[in-house]
Amino acid sequence: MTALFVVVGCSGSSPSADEADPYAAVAAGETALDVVVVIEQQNNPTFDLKAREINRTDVSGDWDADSSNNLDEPLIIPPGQIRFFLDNVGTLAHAFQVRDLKGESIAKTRNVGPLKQGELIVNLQPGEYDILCQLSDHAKRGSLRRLIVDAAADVPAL
Ligand SMILES: [Cu+2]
Repeated sequence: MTALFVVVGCSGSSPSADEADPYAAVAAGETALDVVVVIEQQNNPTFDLKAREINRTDVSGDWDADSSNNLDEPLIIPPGQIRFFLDNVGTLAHAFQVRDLKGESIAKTRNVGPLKQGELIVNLQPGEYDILCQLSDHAKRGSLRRLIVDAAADVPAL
């Protein structure tokens, strides 16, 4: 019998400290970051998925408490090498995925446990995407948001 343990983290480097730095430099030889988005994932009181910070700027006030309209309240960021830093403040494991609007996965993480952090680094070209938690029915319950990648996005430089 084989036991399989899922490690917190995801593609490429994953934070090792309890309080990882969303703005930590990428390893030598890796593509430099253009955008850092700190994503807060929760399941209480709702399964919301929202950005808390973009390039060191607090955007937590940009979102309402209603997670059922997240497709109408897109996250808008410029294209390039994007780090989605995941902060799971909930009581359940969550994960994170970027999909095109046909539902095809572009990149995704493994599970990030409650009160743990993870990241997904992905290079995104201009277009429309969805970001979501792909675990169980979490996206249906609110962990889904439209992502618009647009060179004209009003985001401070990293
Ligand atoms: Cu989830």
